Amino acid sequence: MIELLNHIDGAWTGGAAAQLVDNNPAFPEQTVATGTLADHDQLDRAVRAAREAAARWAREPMHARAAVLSRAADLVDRSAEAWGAELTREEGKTLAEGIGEVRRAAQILRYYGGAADREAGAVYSSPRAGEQILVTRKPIGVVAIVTPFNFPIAIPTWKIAPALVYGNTVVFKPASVVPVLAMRLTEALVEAGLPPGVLNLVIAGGAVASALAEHPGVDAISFTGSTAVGRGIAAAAAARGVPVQAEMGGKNAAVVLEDADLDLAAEQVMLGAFRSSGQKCTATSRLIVADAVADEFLTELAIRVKGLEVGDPMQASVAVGPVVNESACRYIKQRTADAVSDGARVVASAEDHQSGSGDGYFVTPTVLQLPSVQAPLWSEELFGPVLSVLRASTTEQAFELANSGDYGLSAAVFTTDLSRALAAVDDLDVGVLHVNSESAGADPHVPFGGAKRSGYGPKEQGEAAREFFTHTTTVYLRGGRP
Ligand code: UN1
Repeated sequence: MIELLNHIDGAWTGGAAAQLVDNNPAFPEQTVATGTLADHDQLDRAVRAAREAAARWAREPMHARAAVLSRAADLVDRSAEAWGAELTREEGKTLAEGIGEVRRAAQILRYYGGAADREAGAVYSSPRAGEQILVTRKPIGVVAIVTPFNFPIAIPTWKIAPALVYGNTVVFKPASVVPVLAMRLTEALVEAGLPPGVLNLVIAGGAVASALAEHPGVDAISFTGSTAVGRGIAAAAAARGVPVQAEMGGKNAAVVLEDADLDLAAEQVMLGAFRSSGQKCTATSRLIVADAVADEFLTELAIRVKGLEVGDPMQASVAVGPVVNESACRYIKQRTADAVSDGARVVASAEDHQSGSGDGYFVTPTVLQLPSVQAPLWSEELFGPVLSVLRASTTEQAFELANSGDYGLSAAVFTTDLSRALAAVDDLDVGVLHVNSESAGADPHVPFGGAKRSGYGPKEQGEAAREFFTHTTTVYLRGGRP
């Protein structure tokens, strides 16, 4: 049994609020970890510690800060198997995905571990003789990082690593359903040599997250999670005049055009829709398929979906584990049943889960043909293994359907026609577009984030992360010579 601890001002400490029991969603009677949530006083202490550590950390050479990340990358990589298994037990994604996610965290740490070797600012010419204009970058200060359950180590890493390397100190509040991997990441960074107060982990409930967004000691907030919570945090940040980035919902479309390689498309749509039980903000939850190939494509897809083994995610043969908790499980099933009674037709589903516990939070992967674009499931994010389908008679109509709704995080388009692929680049209003690959997946060195209501504030990752985690000073630099 794992004991949950916060990390405040360099010390590991129990919480002072309510008891927290971290259960295995595949076997809810199994407890993975227990501890006590942090309270508001502990949050205050964490913010104070981050503030006190800020000036010194900012003055460290960037190469020294980056070296901590590189060392942490090695530690995370070395623990990938063990931590991947813990991730699977607390979150429910398959073991291969759990281990893969831990390795991805190491890769992100390594990328930012190289940040000090990249260009650090800009130089412009001056209209005046004897002068140059420099644009330098400085940390913002104390950054609050609030992360969701679905990537318990990768998302925290892709926020914390740039925050730290660009010289900020951090108060980190992970989703309280997946605290173990948050602890592991913190352990790795501490062991890699992070000074006390630079990274503070506060395992707490939602009220503490709101308090963090409103905290006068916090200089910026980076959030990933639900649209409702993200908008609240963005409003709180705006009210205090501090920068915020909020990565929120998605209702990502895969568009299968009539000239697509149907075999490839069926495989990728299946992976995009059902890996991690559909619990990615980039998961494929809508499918638009060209009329001319719709029957053939859906038959292909149905064969693959039927073959998905649902069950204990620790078993190698299992492709789809449980969803994260009971309320998510109940909600997804209810909304799916509502859609069917409103006229949706089940075109494919996996067998009911074949292995694992009968009490686990399993949702059967399902493909639903919707009666019309007005059906709620066309626009409502379920965050589960349910794919909604509409047909389109032209490419224009397909793109229009893909662009309908408030969200614009990612999309996938399947075509062998270069002109159509280029039209998708122009016409699909999304932050991430995959041509002939699934809608999920993101590399650390390029911008990540959504269009429309999916994201608020600057994008994450790559150069975009520097944009958020630093501010610039424009220096008009003249020597003494007239
Ligand atoms: C991915 O597509 O692999 O919460 C990453 C999420 C996203 C990350 C997706 N912010 O699912």
